[in-house]
Amino acid sequence: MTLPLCFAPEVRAALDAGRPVVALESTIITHGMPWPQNYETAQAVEAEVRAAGATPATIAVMGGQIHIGLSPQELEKLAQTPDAMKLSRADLGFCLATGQTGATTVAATMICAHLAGISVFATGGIGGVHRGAEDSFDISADLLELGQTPVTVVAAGAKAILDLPKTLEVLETHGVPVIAFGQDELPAFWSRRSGLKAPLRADSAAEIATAHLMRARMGLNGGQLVANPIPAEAEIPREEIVPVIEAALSDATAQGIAAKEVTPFLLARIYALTEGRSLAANIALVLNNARLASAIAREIADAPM
Ligand code: PSU
Ligand code: MN
Repeated sequence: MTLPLCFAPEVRAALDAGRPVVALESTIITHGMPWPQNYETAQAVEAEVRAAGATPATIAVMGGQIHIGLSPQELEKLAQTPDAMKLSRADLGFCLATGQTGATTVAATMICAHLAGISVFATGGIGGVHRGAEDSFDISADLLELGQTPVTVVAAGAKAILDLPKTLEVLETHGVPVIAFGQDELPAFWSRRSGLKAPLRADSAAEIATAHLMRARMGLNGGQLVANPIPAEAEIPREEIVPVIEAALSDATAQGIAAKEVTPFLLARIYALTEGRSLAANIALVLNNARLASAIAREIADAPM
C-alpha cells in the first residue's frame, strides 16, 4: 500500500529540485479564525512564504488523501468547512479511512510534513499544558509530537491561555529544544513577554537550521520549537491580555468545555472580548512566523550535504 499523499504540483516540483518548502497547518483555518479572515489569512501566509523565497504547503486531509499543498479552490472550500475534523496524531488514520475532511493541528501537520519530506513548518501557537491540567490531564498532543517527529516548528511561543511553566517542563522532559528568536524571554503568542526565560536563544535563521541538521546527523528523534515574538507594533501587552484570558477561562469552566473544544472555544471568546484585536495580532504573528520559517528552510536547502 502506498502512502495516501497528494502533492500540489508546485510543492512536488520544489521538493524534487531541493528548493525550500514550508509546511502550514489547517486547524488554524477551520478552528482558529472566523470566515472570511481565515481564508484571507491562509492566502496571505502562503504569499508571505513565496515572497520570502520558499514554497508554501498547506496541509489538510480530503477525500482519503493527505494533501500537501492546496489549490486556491481547495483552500477556500476548507475555509468554509467549519465542521471539519480537528486532526491530531490519534485521528489521522481514521479520517483518511472514512474519507472525511480534516484539518491538521500542529501534531498532525508535523507527521504529514515529515512523510512528505518537509522539515520546516510555520504556525501561530502550539498547544500545551492547559491550566488545571493536574485535574483535567489536558496536555496537547503537540508537545509529544515535538518529542518524536523531526520537524522544526516556528510558533509565537505558547498562548497564555496555557500553563506556560508546565508546558516548558513537559517539552524539556521530551527533549524538545525551545529556542526563543532574538530575545532571552519566551514570547507568549499575543505578547512578546511571558516573564519566563526561554531555555535557548538564537539570533539567526542559520543557527536554527544548523541545529536542525546537527540533530538529524546524530539520529535524534523529535523536532525543535522556535518561539518567535510577535512584532512589537502588533502585540497586545501582557497586562491587557491576561484579564481577558482569565475571563475566557472562567467562561470555559462555567460552560463545561473540555477536550478538543477547549482551544477553539478560548480563541473565539478572546476574539469577542477584545473586539477582534486578538485576531489582528494573530494574523500579524502568523505572517511573521512564515517569514522566519522560510528563512530557516532556505538555510537548510542551501546547506552542504
Ligand atoms: N494556534 C492558533 N490557532 C489555532 C491553533 C494554534 O493561533 O487554532 C491550533 C493548532 O492547530 C494547535 C491546536 O495544534 O490549536 C492545539 O489544540 P489542542 O490544545 O486541542 O491540542
Ligand atoms: Mn487538549
